[in-house]
Amino acid sequence: MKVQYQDNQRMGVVVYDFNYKTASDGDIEDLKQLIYEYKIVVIKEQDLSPDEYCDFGYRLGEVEKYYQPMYHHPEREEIFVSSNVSENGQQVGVPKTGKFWHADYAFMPRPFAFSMVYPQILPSKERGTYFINMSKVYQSLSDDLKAIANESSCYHSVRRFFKIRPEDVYRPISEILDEIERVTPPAKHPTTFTHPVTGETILYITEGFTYRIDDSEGKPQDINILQRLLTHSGQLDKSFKYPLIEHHEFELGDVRIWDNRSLVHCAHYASNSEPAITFRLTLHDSYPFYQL
Ligand code: 7UC
Ligand code: FE
Repeated sequence: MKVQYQDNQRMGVVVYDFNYKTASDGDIEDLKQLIYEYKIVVIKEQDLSPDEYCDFGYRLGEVEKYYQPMYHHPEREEIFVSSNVSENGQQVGVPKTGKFWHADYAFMPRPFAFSMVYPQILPSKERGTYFINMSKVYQSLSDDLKAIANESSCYHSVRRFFKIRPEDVYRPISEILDEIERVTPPAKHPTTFTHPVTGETILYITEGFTYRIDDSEGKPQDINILQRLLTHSGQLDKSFKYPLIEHHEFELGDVRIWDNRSLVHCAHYASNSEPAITFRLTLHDSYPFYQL
């Protein structure tokens, strides 16, 4: 494999001449280290069937399927399908997923180490994702905000972005809300944690999922503290001009893998509703998600 480093201040490296079938265990280890260090790795010129894509995922880590079958690829349930294309009225996957700042599975007890996306159909423009490196955000905080973050925990819930399923039509909304709380009760995570590989401190909050901050005794804190931290992170900037926000574009053939501990992301969709389909895989590595 050939690694192209960026000469600007942006995150990520680009990898050419990579084939998961012929890659040695050492190559796979190198690839993972690149993800931890540079946060985003784009592997170019990939041409993979759903089975091959999954096999690639299994070489990198423990692939976990999404908890809701509505998102599953018909042949491989591990693949989460984001799609606005319905063929003969048959919708596969879910349209416009992840269009809000979040980290994948932050609302679950064990979020993913890596997220991997492989676009299948791309719109002609506005094709990409916004990312923020939350360890950079932590570094930029004032000492008093750092202290507050270090001594607190946050609650995360999917409730605001749970997608109504076709079978939910005509159900009372209260029943659906109760189901969300039962199936995905809020997850509590430390507001900051140490990355198990790089040792960086990460501010682990997202606009989409985080809704409560508690002090070290478990007493709810003023919600303005959470708002201040989110403002500092750039996640409340609707213009996406905040300095730590990076827009990363996709090309067909790219497999993009990112460090889902360090980054929050927000999907970007074309306003003209051109067809778009992306296959996602989510993986655990051999480390605990965070060390306390
Ligand atoms: O439909 C979606 O935007 C999916 C979202 C609620 N969860 C993505 C994840 O993996 O956390
Ligand atoms: Fe996502």
